Order: sequence, then structure tokens, then C-alpha cells
Amino acid sequence: MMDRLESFDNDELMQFVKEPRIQMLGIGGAGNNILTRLYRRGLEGVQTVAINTDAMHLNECQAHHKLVLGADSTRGRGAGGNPGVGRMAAEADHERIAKILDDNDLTFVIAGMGGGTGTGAAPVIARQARQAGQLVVGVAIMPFEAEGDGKRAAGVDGMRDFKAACNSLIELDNENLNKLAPDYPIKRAFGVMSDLVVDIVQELAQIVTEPSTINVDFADLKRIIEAGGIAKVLYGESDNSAPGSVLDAVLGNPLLDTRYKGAEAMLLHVTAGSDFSLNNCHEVLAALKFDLSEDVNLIWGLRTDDQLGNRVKVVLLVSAIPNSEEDLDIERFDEVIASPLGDAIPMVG
Ligand SMILES: Nc1nc2c(ncn2[C@@H]2O[C@H](COP(=O)(O)OP(=O)(O)OP(=O)(O)O)[C@@H](O)[C@H]2O)c(=O)[nH]1
Ligand SMILES: [Mg+2]
Repeated sequence: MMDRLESFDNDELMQFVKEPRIQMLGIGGAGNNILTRLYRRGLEGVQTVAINTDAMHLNECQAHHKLVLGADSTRGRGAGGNPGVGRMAAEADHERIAKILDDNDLTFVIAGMGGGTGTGAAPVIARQARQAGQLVVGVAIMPFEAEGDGKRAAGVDGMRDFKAACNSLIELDNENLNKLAPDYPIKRAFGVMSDLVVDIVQELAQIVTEPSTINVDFADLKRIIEAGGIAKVLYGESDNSAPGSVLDAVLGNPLLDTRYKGAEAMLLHVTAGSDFSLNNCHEVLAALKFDLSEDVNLIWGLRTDDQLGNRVKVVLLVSAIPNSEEDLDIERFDEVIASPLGDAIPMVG
């Protein structure tokens, strides 16, 4: 037996590895604007599927596959801001969706909240993928406050439903773009949010599709996501490899809520140029570990990429964050909507 093992060449070894099947689904307008950017990045080993009740918008998008959702009821004209219409469209297309989901291992579901299709259909589709045994990571984007209380409230309801349907939900808020890019024209500001989502899902997908120096595999990712509880994703890209700069990029990202005190599970992945020193790596790791629970389930990986030069990218997937330390984001959204003071209460991120 040993002789046989020792005589395997690389091609023979790869026969034992079944690449995880990863799909990214855009649901509704925002989801598919972001999906189009993902498609244009050309991620290897990742299928993109654009799903919308609005056929005209689908026509503008780019993806490997497209599905007009609930065409019989909505006639390809959109859900008109009604989440009930989006939900029913997804339920009616259960079989078509099942064919798309097929035998995915990891499914990302990306949607803006507050409209009809994303808010109503994304939770239905996420639930269906989970019931099929897939690992489901959702990405939800809350609308601007200026779009009105009704839209924010619909967004909160949708987000709650979406969160319950996914293994893990990445919560983003367009409102945070006001802090970061208040003078940008709306399309460019949306571009900033889209780029962040694309960077995060690209890093998460590459963790399991590309070999690393210190490797993290699909089973590792699954273990952290399935740790459950409150989960968050942190992401930062630094233009130099000094630990302080890398930490600032990760912990100071104004578009993400970066608190994870007491978390019991964390996957941390660093991508850096091949000159990134062991010392710098240890410093970054030690600082990011500081806030974790003592018996944390920590998995970390490192990939070197010569094309990065001095740049360093870090993605953190944190789960099992204790309730006592951290208010549920959704509860904080609720407070903002309920409060007559509005802006006086801090927003997510
Ligand atoms: N960041 C970002 N947010 C977007 C984008 N497009 C829309 N949004 C936000 O997402 C919310 C939901 O909008 P859509 O995704 O267009 O809504 P929908 O799901 O298509 O809903 P219907 O058109 O009613 O079927 C909006 O209120 C915006 O705040 C985008 O390209 N980027
Ligand atoms: Mg739409």
C-alpha cells in the first residue's frame, strides 16, 4: 500500500479531490448590479446566475446564466417594490431554481433590501439552497435612509427573514456610503459598495478554490460558518505590509461593522506578496486574535501572490459572537426606524 501511495504523481492525486461547486446568485436590481461586476472579474471555478422578475434589467446584466423569475405572474416587469410579489415569484419557480442550484456546495445569494424582488425572493431561494444541503452565505444591502422609512422598514423585515434562511449573512448598509463617499455621484458610490462585496466574496471563494501556502479548505470554511450565532465578515486591503496599516484597513473599514468581541469561531485568511515577513504576519494575527474567546476555534491561512507586490488583503469570517457583547444588527436597524431622533443613534458599521 505504501508503495502505491508513494508512487502517486500530482495528476493522480488530483483525482481524489472534488472541487467544491460554488455559485453566486444575484436577486433583484442591486444583487445583479453587483453580480455583473463579479462576472467581469472572471472568477475561476465560480458560476454566476442573474435572477430577477425584471427582464429588462436582466438584459443589462452579465452572468453565466439568467432567469426571469415568476414570468407567469409578473410578465417580466418587476415586482414593483412589493416583497410579497417577489416571494410568490420565487415560490412559483421552485423547480427552475432547483435546476439552477443543482449540486452546489457553497451558494452566495446577493440582494438589496427594501424593494420587491430581492427582499421577497432572496430568503426563499436561500432557504431552498439550504434545504438542498448547501452552505449558504447571504449578502444583504439596506437602502439609504433618504429612500424613506417604509423602505427601511421593509428592508429590516426582509433582512430578518433572509438572515434566518442563510447559514451566514453579510449585512451591509448603503447609509454608510454617506460617511465614506458623500460627494460621489450615486452610481460611483454604489460602485464602492459593489467593489467591497466583490472583494469579499472573491476572497472567500478563492480560499476554497485556490491552494495556499498555509491552506484552508472547504471543510474549514464550513466549520466556521456552521458555528452559527451572530456572524460577521471583515475585510481590508492595505497598500503596504506594515502591520499597523494592515490592521487599520481591516478594523477601520467604514462600510463594515468590525466588532466581534468574544467570538468563538474565526477563519482568517491573508493574501500578500511573497516578501510578506513572518514577523508582520504574526503581529497581524496576534492583534486580530486579541478580542476572541479563549477557547476560540481559529483557522487561518496564507496565500502569497507575487502580483500583489507590497499589498496585503485580509478577510475574516467570524461567527458565534456572543449576544451579550453585541446587539443584533437588525435590532439596531429597528431602533433607528423607531427613533424620532433618527441620526442620533449610531448605525451599523
Ligand atoms: N449598493 C447598491 N445598492 C443598490 C443598487 N441598486 C439598488 N440598490 C439598493 O437596493 C435597494 C433595493 O433595490 P433593488 O435591488 O433595485 O430592488 P429589487 O429587488 O429589484 O425590487 P423590485 O424592483 O421592486 O422588484 C434600493 O432601495 C437601493 O437602496 C446598487 O447597484 N448598489
Ligand atoms: Mg428591480
